[in-house]
Amino acid sequence: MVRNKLTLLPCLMSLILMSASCGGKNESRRETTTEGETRVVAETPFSADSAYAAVAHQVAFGPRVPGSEAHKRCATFLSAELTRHGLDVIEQPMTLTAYDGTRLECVNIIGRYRPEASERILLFAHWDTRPYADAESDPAKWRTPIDGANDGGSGVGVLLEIGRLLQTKGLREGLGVDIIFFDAEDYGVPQFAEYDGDTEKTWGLGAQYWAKNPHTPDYRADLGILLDMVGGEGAAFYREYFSQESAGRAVTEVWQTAHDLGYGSYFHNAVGGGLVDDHVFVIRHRRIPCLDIVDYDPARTTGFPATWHTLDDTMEHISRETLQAVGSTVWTVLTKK
Ligand code: AHN
Ligand code: ZN
Repeated sequence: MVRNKLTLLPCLMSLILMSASCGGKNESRRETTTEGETRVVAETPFSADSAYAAVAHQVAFGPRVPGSEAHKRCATFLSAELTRHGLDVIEQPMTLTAYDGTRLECVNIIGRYRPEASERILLFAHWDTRPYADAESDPAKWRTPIDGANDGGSGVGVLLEIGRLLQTKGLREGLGVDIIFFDAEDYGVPQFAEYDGDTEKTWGLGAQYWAKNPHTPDYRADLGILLDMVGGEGAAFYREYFSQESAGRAVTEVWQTAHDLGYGSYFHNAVGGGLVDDHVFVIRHRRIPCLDIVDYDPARTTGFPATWHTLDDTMEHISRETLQAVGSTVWTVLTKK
């Protein structure tokens, strides 16, 4: 009797932990946070190490500014990775015009999982990086391109890992996915420039092009999920305003899933400010309901993380835990569809 009780106790404990973190559906594990605390999170097949390596690989090319050699080489890498994961890859080359008239040779990179399926989820991120560190206080740094480990690199890193899972784990029959890496998101008018036009239109150039010229005529998806700055240490994800308006129910589903997995400390269940990001153009021109998982806290001075558009947006500030929180959440949402 006594022995029975003793062996039962640890089992009961882990059962309680499991149901607390994820309703008992998944295996759970203890994760030690960078602050040295422990948190119980659900086990999913998403590998933060793989995502992290994919971010590091992009950063190693150097800043991926449209027109640069690093940009070209990174495009080749991204296409090859999606192909390696068994996706059907389409490159959409385009010449875009920046706010200052600069012609940009760009490419959107699309990886299709089950292209024939009519039920589809669109997952997207921008892969270019900002030519300007215009959020630096020192004007001498404003024209230096940034590494974009978080801003650019992180969303792509998470989606490359999701691409690997599509091949190795798959999704239920009849459900297709498109992964799109949009170019020229971050060539928007810098803070130091004088500009008369509509600043909104200077951001998300690759997404704007695609939304008006999709890779298949009349392309549609049931839902779009944008990942933007999803790898920063201490990230905070709020229910972004336009996402809320366009795909409120899906936002609830994603935030609830994150909470159930044990990532409620990243996904705040409160509405955040509206952000002109790639999803706005996909919503507006393709009428696809979209949500943006973006490190954006309306309570901070810029709204964005401290490294945003600075020379500190480097690998040093990339957190595997944050990548895990977002990757596990998005993967779990897909498996529930
Ligand atoms: C604005 O700053 C208006 N939109 C930019 C969204 C963004 C930039 N995401 C990453 N970099
Ligand atoms: Zn940016």
